[in-house]
Amino acid sequence: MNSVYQTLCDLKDRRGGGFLLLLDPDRVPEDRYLSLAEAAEECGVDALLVGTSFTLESRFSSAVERIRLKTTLPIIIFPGSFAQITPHADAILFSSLLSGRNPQYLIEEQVKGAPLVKQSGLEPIPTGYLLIESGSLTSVQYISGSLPIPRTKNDIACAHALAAQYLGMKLVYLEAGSGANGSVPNEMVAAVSSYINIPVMVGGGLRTPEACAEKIEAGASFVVVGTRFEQSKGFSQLREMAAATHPLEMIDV
Ligand code: 1GP
Repeated sequence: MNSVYQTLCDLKDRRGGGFLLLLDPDRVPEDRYLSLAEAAEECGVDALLVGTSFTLESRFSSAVERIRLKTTLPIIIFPGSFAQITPHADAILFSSLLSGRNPQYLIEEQVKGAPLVKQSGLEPIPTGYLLIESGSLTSVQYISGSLPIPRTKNDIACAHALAAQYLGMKLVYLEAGSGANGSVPNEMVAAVSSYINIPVMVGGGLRTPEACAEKIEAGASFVVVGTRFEQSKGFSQLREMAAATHPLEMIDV
């Protein structure tokens, strides 16, 4: 069986880009995240990310277990801390916050989490996680106590991304932060994507199909959207955003 990582890469090749829906059990009522999980595959979502940067959910594991019952899509943990490791998912973005200089998120959480990942049988996807300035203070900046990379400094973003690649990571995540005012600039996505040869994932502040399409056009392999779907009823926007992320399948829309 293909790994989750390989499945995502194959999907990207086939559809032109991958669309990941982020479910945050801390912030979203249970009926909403479960109905999103149930509708996701039919709407064109390629995989689910589940996690949060600020854990209030004491029963994260059972939330993931309930999501599992609603979908056969890959479920990937997007952890805010080692406490969000559960065997009910398929994989985990085993991330290091490389743009920061806080040892807790560079290596300490990873040391605590690694044995739990092994025990749980989760597939670790080594990910270089880079925070990009978004115009306002985001939860992930505040919680991690780390400075984001300035949004006009493509050279700094590229150097961090290349370091991730040379450290053997399989993915670079350019993160503006959940609910960010401004998403990662297209110019930065283009600069980083052309500078490294591992896939780039972009998230934070993406609210329209056009915004998703622009990131893919700039060279991103995957986009992540969460906040946009936390409140809204219905799924038509979800379908449209997933479709815009799949340029090789536009003909089917
Ligand atoms: C957050 O990148 C993700 O970590 C998604 O961001 O909630 O703004 O879509 P949004």
